[in-house]
Amino acid sequence: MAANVNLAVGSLVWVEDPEVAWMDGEVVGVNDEEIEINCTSGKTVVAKISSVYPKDPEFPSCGVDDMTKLAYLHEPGVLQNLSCRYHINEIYTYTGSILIAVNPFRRLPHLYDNHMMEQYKGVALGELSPHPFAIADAAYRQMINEGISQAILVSGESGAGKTESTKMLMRYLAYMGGRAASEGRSVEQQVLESNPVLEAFGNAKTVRNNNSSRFGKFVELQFDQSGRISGAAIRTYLLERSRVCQVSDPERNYHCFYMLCAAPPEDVKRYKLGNPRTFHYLNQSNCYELDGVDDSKEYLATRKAMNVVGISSDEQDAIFRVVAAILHLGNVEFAKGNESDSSEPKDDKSRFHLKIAAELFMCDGQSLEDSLCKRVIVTRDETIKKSLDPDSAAISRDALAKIVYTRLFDWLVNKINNSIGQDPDSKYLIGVLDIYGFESFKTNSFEQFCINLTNEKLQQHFNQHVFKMEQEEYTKEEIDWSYIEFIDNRDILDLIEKKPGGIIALLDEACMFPRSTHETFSQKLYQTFKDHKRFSKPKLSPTDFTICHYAGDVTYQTEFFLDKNKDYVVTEHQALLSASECSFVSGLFPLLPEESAKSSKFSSIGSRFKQQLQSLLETLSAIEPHYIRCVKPNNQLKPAIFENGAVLQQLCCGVSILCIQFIYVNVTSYIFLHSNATWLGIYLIPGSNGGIRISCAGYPTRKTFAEFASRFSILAPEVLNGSVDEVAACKKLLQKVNLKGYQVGKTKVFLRAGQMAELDAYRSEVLGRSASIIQRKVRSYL
Ligand code: AD9
Ligand code: MG
Repeated sequence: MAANVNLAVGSLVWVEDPEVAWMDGEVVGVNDEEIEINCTSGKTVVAKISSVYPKDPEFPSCGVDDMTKLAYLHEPGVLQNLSCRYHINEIYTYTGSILIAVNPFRRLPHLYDNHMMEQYKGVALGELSPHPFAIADAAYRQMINEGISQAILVSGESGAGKTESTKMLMRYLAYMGGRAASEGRSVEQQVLESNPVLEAFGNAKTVRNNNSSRFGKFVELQFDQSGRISGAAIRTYLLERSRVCQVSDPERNYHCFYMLCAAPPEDVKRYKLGNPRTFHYLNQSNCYELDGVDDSKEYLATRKAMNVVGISSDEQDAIFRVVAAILHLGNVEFAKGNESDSSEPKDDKSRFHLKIAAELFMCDGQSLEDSLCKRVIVTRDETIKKSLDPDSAAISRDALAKIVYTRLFDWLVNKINNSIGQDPDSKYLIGVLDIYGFESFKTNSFEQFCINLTNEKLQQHFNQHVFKMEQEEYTKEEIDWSYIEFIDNRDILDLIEKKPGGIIALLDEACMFPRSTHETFSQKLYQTFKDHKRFSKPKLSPTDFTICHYAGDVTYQTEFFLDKNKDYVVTEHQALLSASECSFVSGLFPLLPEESAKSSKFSSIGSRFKQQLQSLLETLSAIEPHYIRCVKPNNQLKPAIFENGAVLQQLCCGVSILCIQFIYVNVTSYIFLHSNATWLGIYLIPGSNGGIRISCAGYPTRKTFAEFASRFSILAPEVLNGSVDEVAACKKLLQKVNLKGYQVGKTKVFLRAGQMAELDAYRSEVLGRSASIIQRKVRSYL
């Protein structure tokens, strides 16, 4: 784009810089291929024309509250705007109707108090400063006025602020749709208090976020005819279960474990707990405490929230008993037993913890030991007990801990849903989605595969929605939209989820076939998809595979795919816990009828997740979406630091919703995004440094006739002389400057990429000329 731009001496520009991404400066010399620039940092650089972008000479010092108001929509323009707003604590910015939220990493209580909620009530989007309350209010009003259900989709990378934004949205909706406080434990109170409960059991400190949600969540608030909240449902997705047994420094296990260790002394005694450093499931990492968080207070707050959401004190006791039992279970180590390949608790300490775990689970101690150290094998003729070696016993122990914790979490979600209650007569709903963003790490396993599938699905939903919106805008403006191509990511989705034949289906097949390994699974993938455009095999690895996702290539390591896809309860564990004397524990493991117990030996996590997503997408397809895109300004999780590189990466390579902004903005068609995208609009192209960058095509700039005339009348003052017809004036003006390929809509001029810069270059030339005429006149006068 920049190459087409007519940059004259005196133009203000952005030039690429390896350190700060973009530097601004003034052009001091131009030749065919290169431009010399005096940067405001003091540096003088000579750059290729293709790496220079025009800078808006009229950019307001505190930025614009809506990206659509930017004269140039390009990387440096977007960054400059977000950054200068961030530094004055304006953390929210619109791009059309989408809200971009940059995490302040500091409390800004005045932004979210009741007074603020009062202000946003009933006010049209865009009239007040950008805010999640404004998005929630728009959704609420649209629901009431048009009788359509709404969704607010919050996206962004880990630690960007999705969960915090979601909580604000829920607070605002509870405020709008709440009942008088006198009505007791209201639905909205219960909905709000479900957050601390789910966070205690489903959030943990990770490298990226001290309070990272390890599950996805869709909260559906149901409303009655008069706009009051009448029920709610919480759907959760794919809790990370490996964390229960495996934590790496400097992360933590789920918050509830540390809270319970910090509980009042009587509770600690009751559950035979102590210092978290003494538990294997916690001491694999050196991190026990969180800055600014007092686990003992959090314990009490969680208990209080549990009361509000209707968890009885007996149930609470059982829940924490199970949490404590898991910690004790983790301390049971195994050594070789008397028989070959057998195992037994390693020492007195292990025997002690095993005994306590059995007491807390309220099951028989010997049965617990057997369920960890032995397997029952049923053949046609007999039933044999086979011993496990110490390593296998430890794996069995961890499997037990994981399945118990997963069932406990599901129980909590169910309980909250039952006690809040669904409203079968609800007229409409507002759903709020807080779900993991696109992930691409050094090693990517089954979890990333599922997470990225989620993002592909949301991307597809987004594509369809935006396509519709764009068509509507074009029809309204009566401009030609025949060139819009609808490119979607159907091919990636087919690759992953087609049945039969997609990756998930092949994985399920592999899981059901006893002799499969990750090697045979990978071979099957290579054979099946050898000609698939979205699939490839990395040269150097015999078992990895790469998917070309809409947001970039991700290489997955298949080592644990089979294991992680199996939602398998070891028969002995099932039998042990369903026989517990504690009805809560046995309720987590209901006895299955004999036949179904056999047939349900394998259930696929991938397939179930796929179905859950399908059902989420069905819900979303029938309702009106709103988008909030959260951005993390730095990786140190510190306030007041805005790192261009980190932000750029999120704008360019994240979830769908990433670029959506630009759409509404001004771009003709949308975005996306693979290197070979042939269509118009803003899309992402591979950058010279191997990253991805935003590029514009189509008609990235839309200016109303009045704005256009006022900015460029200087280029042809005669066309405006005496004319009151702005449209005719703009048309004449455009003819006079000899631009090609723009379009004139009903209310706006639509310019192609680079044309705004071209006009500005003329403008600064004309301004420069008149300035030098004035100077000459002044000089001659003197
Ligand atoms: V993850 O994918 O669950 O790991 P989130 O949910 O995107 O992630 P979260 O909302 O948990 O991130 O925000 C991370 C931290 O940033 C919070 O714990 C706060 O300390 C901080 N944060 C985020 N948004 C705000 C805000 N609007 N005001 C103040 C904030 N602090
Ligand atoms: Mg979160």
